[in-house]
Amino acid sequence: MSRGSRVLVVTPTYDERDSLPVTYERLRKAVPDADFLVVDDGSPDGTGEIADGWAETDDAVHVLHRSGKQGLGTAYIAGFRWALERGYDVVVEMDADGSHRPEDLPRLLAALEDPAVDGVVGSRWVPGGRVVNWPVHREVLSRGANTYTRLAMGIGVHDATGGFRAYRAATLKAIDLDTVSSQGYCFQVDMTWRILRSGGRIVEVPITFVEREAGTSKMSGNIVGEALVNVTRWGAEHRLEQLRALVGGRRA
Ligand SMILES: Nc1nc2c(ncn2[C@@H]2O[C@H](COP(=O)(O)OP(=O)(O)O)[C@@H](O)[C@H]2O)c(=O)[nH]1
Ligand SMILES: [Mg+2]
Repeated sequence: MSRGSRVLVVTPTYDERDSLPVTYERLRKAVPDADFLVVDDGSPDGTGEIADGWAETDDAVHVLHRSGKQGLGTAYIAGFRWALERGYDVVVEMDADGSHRPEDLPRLLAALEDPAVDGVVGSRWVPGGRVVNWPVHREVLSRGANTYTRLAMGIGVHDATGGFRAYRAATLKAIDLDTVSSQGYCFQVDMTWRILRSGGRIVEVPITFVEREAGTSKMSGNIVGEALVNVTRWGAEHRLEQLRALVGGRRA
């Protein structure tokens, strides 16, 4: 990311009325030049309308309203399209609940200043990364899922399920966003996989992930199941491709 780059922070929301205002204030302070897009799925608690109120007085704030809860993955895809249509240079993914500290964002953006880097993942599972107040079962699940993902898919990223990220617009343009259908954590793995497969370079920057203090998690068994099935499938497909190349190479 060079000086003068236009940065859009995309935050999907569903029932985050108690968390989003704090995140908004912190973000505007931490990265005053970045714009903020809230992608709200008709939150029954009025989160979308709260963001509309800010947009009236703050030109940096934009709100995309979608009808009903349609999942994190499609919310991000909608946000990415919105950003690309408007010529942003850098697109950030960030949760609304304070788990992704806006104060860590300048370090993610600094890592994108290296022209060889296509995407930056804020990582809990590299040296210097931490989680705060996370229940043990969530930590075990995340560490286990990431170890499994790394081994099954043969990738070097340690926090492929992490959702605090910065991408170059060009990186997103190189991906066929129409074909990304993953919803939960799997969406993050899916994006990682597509970038790496297209020859892109991802770097990890350590972050401190703080468990939400308000509102409730939208994680579900379905989301975990989706990730497990897809990661296993992608990994198996990849291994099969490697095997075919090896066998083909020997025959040639
Ligand atoms: N627009 C939209 N946002 C969602 C949806 N599901 C989760 N989110 C948002 O995605 C972010 C991460 O979700 P969260 O419940 O905190 O997941 P957790 O951190 O894994 O427990 C939060 O900002 C949520 O409000 C959805 O279906 N639609
Ligand atoms: Mg959360």
